[in-house]
Amino acid sequence: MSEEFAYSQEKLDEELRKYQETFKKPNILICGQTGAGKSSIVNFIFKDEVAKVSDGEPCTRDITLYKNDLVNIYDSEGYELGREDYYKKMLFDEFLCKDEHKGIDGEESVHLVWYVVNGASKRFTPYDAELCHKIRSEKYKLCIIISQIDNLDETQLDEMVQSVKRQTMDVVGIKCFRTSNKEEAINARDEKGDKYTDWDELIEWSMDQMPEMCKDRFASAMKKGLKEKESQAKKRIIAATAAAATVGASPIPYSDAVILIPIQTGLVLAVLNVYGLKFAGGAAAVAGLLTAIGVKNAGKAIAGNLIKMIPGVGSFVGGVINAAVAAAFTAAIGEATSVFAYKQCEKAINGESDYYVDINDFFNSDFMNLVNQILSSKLNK
Ligand SMILES: Nc1nc2c(ncn2[C@@H]2O[C@H](COP(=O)(O)OP(=O)(O)O)[C@@H](O)[C@H]2O)c(=O)[nH]1
Ligand SMILES: [Mg+2]
Repeated sequence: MSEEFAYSQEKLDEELRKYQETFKKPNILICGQTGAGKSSIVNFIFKDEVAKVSDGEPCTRDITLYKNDLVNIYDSEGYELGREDYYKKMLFDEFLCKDEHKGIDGEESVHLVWYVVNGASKRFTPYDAELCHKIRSEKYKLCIIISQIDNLDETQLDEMVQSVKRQTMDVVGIKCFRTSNKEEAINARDEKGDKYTDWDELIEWSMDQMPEMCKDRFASAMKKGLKEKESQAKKRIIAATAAAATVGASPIPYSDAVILIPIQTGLVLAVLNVYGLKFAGGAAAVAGLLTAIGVKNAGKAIAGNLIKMIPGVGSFVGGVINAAVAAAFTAAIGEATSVFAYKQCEKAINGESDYYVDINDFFNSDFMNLVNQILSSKLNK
């Protein structure tokens, strides 16, 4: 990096600190009897194997914490018949009623409870309903998941759903979703053409319940949820665009566009992370590449061609970056990153690739072309 294009390390650190605030770890409690399919649900939704899938053997005792670097799962094995009181005491007195699990911003705050009932049991008991009432009355976000619905015929499934609804209709804000990890059940449709399984709905609802500061990491942790990842990326783009506009409020010469690098680096990191993409080199590598390609290429483009394309630009004179250009340039980098990350993530979901990107390849000429294309369309609006 030449002196001329040196970004401020201090500003970059500040951006990364701000970014960390949006990247808190989500904590989910998943309740359900051994064999209900809890681990299978967790492993269906999340990328890295978080919970071990038992093979009919119990592998959890009371509450077990499974964690990776993106999400914490508290796994509670549910009640055994005859030991309902023990379970209730354990779940509430020893866990949910404790201060460290309440609220939203503690390390151990429980952000969401998934209450799993095995569809194969064909029963949602009054005791299940009582526990659900109590979980909600302790102010936790809660949904009921009817799992393994491939074990039910249509009538049985309908009865099960109705039974859950009937017993929980007075519980405010509770939802019920149906799941199965069997391909046939996931792809099956009823005569109206609706799916039987609610995986997408479960993911969407869960994302909505998460506090804002946990949404990025929740999106990142998910195997699926491309839509959720994309919409989180959009939020980061909007925030960075606003920050860049503030920087550009006192116009700067294009050669000083490097002043935007910390913001743009924070943005690129956030977007790659939201899609769950890993890369080597960290912030310094991204900042270095953005400096090289961003300032030199886009800076020139802004100073040269683009200016000519903007008609009647009182706001943009002689290669100066003002608020509008700083914002558009930053948004273009964020949007291009999101487009490329989306494609990579889609390939990874389909097993055609993995979640790793070589950022030297990532910021290639196609990327810069897309940035310039987005940039000129924004500035020519
Ligand atoms: N048919 C069917 N079996 C499932 C489904 N989900 C899990 N299983 C099986 O049920 C058993 C228990 O699943 P697991 O996820 O370990 O349950 P956990 O004890 O609640 O964590 C395992 O043998 C799974 O393969 C499903 O959707 N359909
Ligand atoms: Mg398990």
